[in-house]
Amino acid sequence: MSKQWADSTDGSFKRQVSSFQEVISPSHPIYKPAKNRYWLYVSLACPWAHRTLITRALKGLTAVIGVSVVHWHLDSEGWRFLTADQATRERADKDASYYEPAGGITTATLDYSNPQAKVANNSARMFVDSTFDPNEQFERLSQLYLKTDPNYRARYTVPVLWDTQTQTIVSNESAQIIRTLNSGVFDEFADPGTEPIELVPKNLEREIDEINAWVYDNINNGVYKAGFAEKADIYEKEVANVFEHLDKAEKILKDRHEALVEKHGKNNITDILDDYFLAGNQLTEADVRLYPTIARFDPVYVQHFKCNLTTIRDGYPYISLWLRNLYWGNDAFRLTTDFNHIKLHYTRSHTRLNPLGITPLGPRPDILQL
Ligand SMILES: N[C@@H](CCC(=O)N[C@@H](CS)C(=O)NCC(=O)O)C(=O)O
Repeated sequence: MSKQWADSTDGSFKRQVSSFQEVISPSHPIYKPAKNRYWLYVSLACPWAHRTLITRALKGLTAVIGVSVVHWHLDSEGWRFLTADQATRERADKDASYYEPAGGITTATLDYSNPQAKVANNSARMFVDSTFDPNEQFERLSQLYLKTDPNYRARYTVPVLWDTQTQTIVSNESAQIIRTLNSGVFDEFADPGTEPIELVPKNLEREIDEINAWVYDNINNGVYKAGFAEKADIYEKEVANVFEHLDKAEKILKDRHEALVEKHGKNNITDILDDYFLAGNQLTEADVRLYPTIARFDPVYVQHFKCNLTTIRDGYPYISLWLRNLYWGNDAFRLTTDFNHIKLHYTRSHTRLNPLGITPLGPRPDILQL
C-alpha cells in the first residue's frame, strides 16, 4: 500500500478492476432483496462512493440500506472507521491520539509543518470525521475484504456493498452498485414519501450508456490520470483530454438549455431548470455519474490534480448552472456533498502530490449560489 494509485511502469495511472461484482436479485442464490440486510461503506471524499450515496437517496433507500463513513484521511493501511468507544467527545479527549485545534480542524490549522498537525489527521470527531462500523465493529475497511476473502491482495477501495447476513462483500464496483440500487429490487421497501424515479429509463438507456462511457474514461477517471501522471508529457496529454471532454459536456448542456428556452420561454427559469439534465429532460444516471467529479473540480481538481486550464465556474457556464441546479435543487445531491471531507482527504492523503499537507483555503465559496 505504498502508493495511493495502481503501479504502472510508464508513469501513467491505471485503475484496478473491482474484484467483487455480485448483484442483489430475487433470482440470486445468495443475495436476495431485503430491508436492513445490506450496508454501504463509503468515503464522503470519494467520487465513486458518492454516486452510490446519491442513488441511495434518490431511490428512497436511506432507511433500507445503512451507511458507514470512513475517516477522510487515507493512510498507509487504507481507510479506517472510528471505533464505537470513540463516540463521545469526552472519551476522545482522554485519548492521546485525539487532537483538535481551537476553532476546530480547519484547512488552516492542519499543517504538516506543525508537528501537532500530524496528530490532527487522527481527529476522532464521531459523525464529523467518520462514523463507526456497527456491523462488525471493524476499525479498518480492509477487514471487510479479508473477512470475505482471506486471500484478497488488491486495494481496499470504497464503496463496498456489504451483506450483513453472510458477512461478505456483494460488490465493490460503484457502477454496478448504483445499477443494483436502481434495479427496482428494493422498491417495495423504499420510503413512500420519495417520488419514484427510474435512473436508466429504457428510451434513454443507449444515450446514458454512451455518455457514461466517455465521461468515465475522460472526466471521472480523466482527472486522476492527469493528477497522478508522473511525467510532464503524460500530464499535459491527460489534462488537455479532460478539458476537451468538459467542452463536449458543455456543448450538450448548452444545446439542452437552448431547446428548453425555446420550449418554455426564456423567463420561465423554474420550468427550464426542472428539465435541465444531460440525457433527455429528466434526471438520469448520466447526471449522477458526472456530478461527483464536477462538484470536486473547482475545490480540488483544479489545484491538486493541476486541472487548471480554467475552472467550472469561470469557463463552463452551462455545466456550472447544471451543477448548481443539482446541488441547490435536490437534497440527494446537496446532503451527500461534504466539501470538508473532499478537501481534507485529497490534500492530506496524497502525500506524494502534496508532501506538506497544506490544504488550500479557496476557492470561496466551495460552490456558487444558483
Ligand atoms: N472501481 C471502483 C473504484 C473505487 C476507488 O478507486 N476508490 C478509491 C477512493 S476514490 C479508494 O477507495 N482508494 C483506496 C486505495 O486505493 O487504497 C468503483 O468505482 O467502485
